[in-house]
Amino acid sequence: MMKNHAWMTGLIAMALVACGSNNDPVDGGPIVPDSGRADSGGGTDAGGDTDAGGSAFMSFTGCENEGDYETGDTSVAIAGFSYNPACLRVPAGTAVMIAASAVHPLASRDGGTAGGPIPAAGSAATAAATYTFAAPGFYPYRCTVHEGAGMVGVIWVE
Ligand SMILES: [Cu+2]
Repeated sequence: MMKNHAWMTGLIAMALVACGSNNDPVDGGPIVPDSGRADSGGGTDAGGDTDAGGSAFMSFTGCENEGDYETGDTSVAIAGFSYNPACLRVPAGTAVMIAASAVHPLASRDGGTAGGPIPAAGSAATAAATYTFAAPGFYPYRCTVHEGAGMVGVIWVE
């Protein structure tokens, strides 16, 4: 009985991994969060991924590496069920417009730098708005409806 149960669990885990790989970024296309990675991280909401100095990249959205971050943009659009760009790097003091709607409510996500301008889940934005990022750090955000499908992003403020 026990053995059989463990085997079933393994099978389910493998199916989930296979499903997530369908969202791998396409060469030349926008960087989109990999839902497989987002869901399999396990420590995503623990808050331990970013140190107080903000020197660590976020590890749960496909924004793990410096090269994943787009620069020169000041707006984040919604493309399907993804943010574009999902990983955006801006200087401190930059005002960034982030798209949102009733279908895609925007809220901050745990694990980033405290005190950012993106509203908490209790007051999620349902329209596009401009947020000024005064302090350096990593500010992860999510669509409260489609977060599980990988609809997440990060603003890296230097
Ligand atoms: Cu959404």
